[in-house]
Amino acid sequence: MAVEPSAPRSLHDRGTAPRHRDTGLKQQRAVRTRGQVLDAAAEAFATRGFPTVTVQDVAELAGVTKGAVYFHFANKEALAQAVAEEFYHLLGVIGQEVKEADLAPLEAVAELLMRTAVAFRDETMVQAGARLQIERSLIGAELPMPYLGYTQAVTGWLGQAHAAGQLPASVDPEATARVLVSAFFGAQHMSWVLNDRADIAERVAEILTAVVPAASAGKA
Ligand code: LUB
Repeated sequence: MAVEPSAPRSLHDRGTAPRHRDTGLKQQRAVRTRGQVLDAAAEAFATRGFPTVTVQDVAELAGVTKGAVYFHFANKEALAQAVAEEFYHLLGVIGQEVKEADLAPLEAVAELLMRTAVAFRDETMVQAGARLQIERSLIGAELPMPYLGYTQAVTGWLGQAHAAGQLPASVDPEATARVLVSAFFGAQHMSWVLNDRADIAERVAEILTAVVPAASAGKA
């Protein structure tokens, strides 16, 4: 009964090694089930939105019982929170990869936004997280604060470029970062509504060309 361990933070955090083989297999199964439920919740929230999805819908999509969903998540709000946290975890991985690529600062900004565009196009977890953020006032639970992480990361790189003379002196790095994040947000939403996200990479490339022409936007 009470053998299933507490669920790990995310799909990528699989917890500590088990002491007994039996416990290990149960833990592996629990982690797998939690991942299936989280993926199903992402699918449901991305396609139907928070208000109309039920825990029963998520259980059916995951191919598990409602009880199995409730073992890992207290309610629909907890599912939404976990999906939103996984969304920011995935965005954080993109940011970390761009940082580690050691690009010139304007190239890093372009790479960050282009990679993020591709994730919005291809990853259901990302699409779900973005939709939940739009619906945040309808969700009776705290979601992570949106937009600020990207604004801060982009401000950092634009500040470096500005200090190195790679941007006109009149450019305000923080204001330009807000413009880029706002434009990205608008473009991903428009691309979703108008084209089911098929053109999101092109739309984000044209934002980069317009706002930071000194970056090699969309060349990647
Ligand atoms: C990103 C969204 C959508 C910004 O919170 C966030 O950072 C974001 C939330 O809906 O886009 C990506 C520049």
